[in-house]
Amino acid sequence: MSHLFDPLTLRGVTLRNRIGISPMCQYSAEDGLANDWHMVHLGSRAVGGAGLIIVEATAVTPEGRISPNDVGIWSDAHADALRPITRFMREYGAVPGVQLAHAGRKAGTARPWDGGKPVSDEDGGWDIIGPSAIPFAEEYRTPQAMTRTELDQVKAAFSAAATRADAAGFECVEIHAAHGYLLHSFHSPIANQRTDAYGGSFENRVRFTLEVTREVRAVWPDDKPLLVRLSCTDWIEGGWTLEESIALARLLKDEGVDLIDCSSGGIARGAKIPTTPGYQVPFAEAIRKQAGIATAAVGLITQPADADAIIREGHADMVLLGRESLRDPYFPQRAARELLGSAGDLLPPQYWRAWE
Ligand code: FNR
Ligand code: XEN
Repeated sequence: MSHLFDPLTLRGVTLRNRIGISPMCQYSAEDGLANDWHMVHLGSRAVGGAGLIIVEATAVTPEGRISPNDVGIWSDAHADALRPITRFMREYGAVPGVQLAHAGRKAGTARPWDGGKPVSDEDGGWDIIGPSAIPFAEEYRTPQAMTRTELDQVKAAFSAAATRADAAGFECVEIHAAHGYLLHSFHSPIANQRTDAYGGSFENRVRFTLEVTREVRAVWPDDKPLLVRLSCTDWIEGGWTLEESIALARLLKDEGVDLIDCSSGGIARGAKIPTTPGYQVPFAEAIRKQAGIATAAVGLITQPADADAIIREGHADMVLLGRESLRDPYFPQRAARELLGSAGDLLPPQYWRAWE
């Protein structure tokens, strides 16, 4: 019996199945504005049958962009650019979600196909911020250690972004607290050496994420789910651990978070990551069981049978697909055919002739 196609209800929102599209930067925006690329890319995955589509890391301030070509949501014009895309995703049965992000000390880099290195001032780069004045890597800028005023400004930017996400038609928001970006960099002693209330003990290192979450939850409608993506381990001795992620997940649940999206890594180079199929699934399982909150599993999930087993065996409540969905936007339809014998309602009538 397959369970991958069971609906999943989070607050007032029901996903048609347990397959989500993981947030993936497209590095294709100008001035943070979503455009035709985003419509076609995200729209195709809605037509392909995904239950949830999480729009790429979407910057809450211009300085919070990973690259000058990231999508942003720091003004109403940005929300206006996203609205037709959320409408299309909904029309084709997918729940539109967006990942709200600030890249912190990893901001201001060129897009991967332009080399991915930090961008100089002359080429349009900018000064960056982080918990401490510790650069991500040798060639990176040294971040300015954030002042209390800057912490408040970033919290306000996340909450304004959530308000705009609602106005843009999103039904789900994910806070990006993974991959070495701003919030994760507060969690990890590798990037956070503060001596104030935001550094040192576990309680202090998670304070900023909890405050951001509280401000977002306060403006995000009660009937819409809130997700948080965590790097569940740094994979580095002396870094952030799974045990700390479980403890943070419990606190996030108390703040009204509905699901933890379980990723890992990204705080520093040189981490030893065992990239075998489903290598992050144990994190989703541990947090689901020990923190009592719904989880998403992500990372090297490429086969319909494996995705189904993750749900059926109770390792996670849903799966998120990254690169496999770039290879095949119709993965959900294909998985339904393989597991159920037919793509059923996931196949739009425009495509029925192909399968008659
Ligand atoms: C990513 N990933 C990612 N993660 C995230 O939280 N926000 C983002 O915007 C991005 N951007 C991004 C771009 C591209 C091109 C890739 C390939 C990946 C990570 C992604 O969501 C996912 O967690 C990983 O790729 C692991 O899943 P897969 O690809 O093994 O299914
Ligand atoms: C640890 C890196 C995971 C993969 N990436 C994540 C991104 C963008 C670059 C690739 C992200 O979280 N925005």
